Amino acid sequence: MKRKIIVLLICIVSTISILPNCVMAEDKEEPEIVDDSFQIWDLASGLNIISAWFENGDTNLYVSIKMASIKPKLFLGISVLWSHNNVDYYASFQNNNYYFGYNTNGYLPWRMNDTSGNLDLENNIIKITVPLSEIGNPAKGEKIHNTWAMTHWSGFLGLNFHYPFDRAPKWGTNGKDYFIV
Ligand SMILES: [Ca+2]
Repeated sequence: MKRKIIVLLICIVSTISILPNCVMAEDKEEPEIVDDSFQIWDLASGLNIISAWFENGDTNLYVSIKMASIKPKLFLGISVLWSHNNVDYYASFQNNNYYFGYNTNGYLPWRMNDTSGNLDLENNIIKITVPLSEIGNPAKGEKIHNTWAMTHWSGFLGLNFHYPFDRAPKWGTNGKDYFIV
C-alpha cells in the first residue's frame, strides 16, 4: 500500500512538472537556433526573432520561427538559413507568402520558390513547409548545418536583398545542426 502511494505521488509530481511543456506544445523544447544576445532590433517586436527550429516528415522539412510578434509587412522578410552538401538553402516568410530557395554562388539573387506554411498568431510562430526533394533530398541521419535566422529587407525590384536586422544566434555563430529523422 505504501509503495502504491509513493508511485502515485511520483506520477502526480511528474505530471505537474510536465504541465508547462504541454502549454508550450507549439514550441520545440530545444530549438536549434536561439537568439542569445541583445540586438537593437529586439526592441522592435515585429523584427525580433526569439528562436527557430527544424522538424521533418517523410517528404517535407518543416522550418519554424518564433517571433516576439508577427506583423507581416511589405519588404520585410523573416528567413531561416542552413547548408547541406555545400549548398546553402533558406525558408522564408515575406509579404505574407512562404518561400524557399537555394544558391551555390553567394547571396544575391536567391531563386525563390513558392511553398505553403502556417501562421500561428497565438504563439507567434511561422511554420514553413519545404519539400525534401527540392533541398537535396537529405536522408535519414544526415545533418543540415550552418543554421541561423534573420529578419531582413526583401522583395525590392524582384530581388531578395538580405540585409539583416535581427540575427539569431549572434553574429559569427550558428545554431545547432539538425539531423533528419
Ligand atoms: Ca531577437
